[in-house]
Amino acid sequence: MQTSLKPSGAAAQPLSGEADSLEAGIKDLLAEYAQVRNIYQAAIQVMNVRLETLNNEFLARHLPNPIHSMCSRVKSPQSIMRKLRERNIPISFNNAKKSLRDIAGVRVICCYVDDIYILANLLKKQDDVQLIEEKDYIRQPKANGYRSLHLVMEVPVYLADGKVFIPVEVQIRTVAMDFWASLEHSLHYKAQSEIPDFIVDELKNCADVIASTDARMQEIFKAVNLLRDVTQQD
Ligand code: 0O2
Repeated sequence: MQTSLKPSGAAAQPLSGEADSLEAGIKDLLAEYAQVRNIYQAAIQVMNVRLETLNNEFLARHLPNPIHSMCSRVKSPQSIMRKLRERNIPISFNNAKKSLRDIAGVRVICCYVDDIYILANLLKKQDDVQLIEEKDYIRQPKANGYRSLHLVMEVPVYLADGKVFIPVEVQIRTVAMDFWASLEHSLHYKAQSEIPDFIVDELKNCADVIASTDARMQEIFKAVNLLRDVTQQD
């Protein structure tokens, strides 16, 4: 006799009314996320243009440009739900908009540490952009060695109903800090369980080596600029 793992009979199937309302619920949620994504994607575009304009201005003035590369993302629905659940906030896109400041995220990778603060200060000076949160994990690194400057800035977005201010989390760090953060993140993901203390310590040591290399590269950059200026004067 063949056995089946599938539940048999009508009792296991949702009633057609239930199935319809489930489908309608999912459709509503998808439509709501499409709206959220549209607004936050628009905010990312505003921030990207601001950053690219600043970077291009350095290029136009024949100065070393502060931005090495940039990437951005709108937080996925799964990630939004996970964060709300972790904070015991009832899951809805309305609650997400009210309580999460990183639905829109832009990561800016700079060559040198000084570039991070030059860019951050230029952004902060823009009078239609409002800084609502700043976490300086470079001057005060996290205990695990994570380094990055995080700014949450509200940018204006024009919708059919008028102007709204949307928060964008801007993470600014050097190529070296980003190398560490990317690998540390993927190691946690790969481990799928608590990482033992000796590995945590080793990662922290690597972060410290990277920070001191960043500081040395900054000094080399300054020395090369000085040499160039002296040569140009001769
Ligand atoms: P994802 O998928 O990167 O977006 P908040 O974002 O303010 O609601 P939190 O955690 O207090 O919550 O903010 P914080 O400290 O500013 O960190 C936010 C983001 O920074 C994280 O996003 C990571 O991208 C990054 N980050 C923070 N700490 C670490 C770290 O120790 N290692 C690495 N690799 N990245 C870090 P999410 O929400 O965790 O995820």
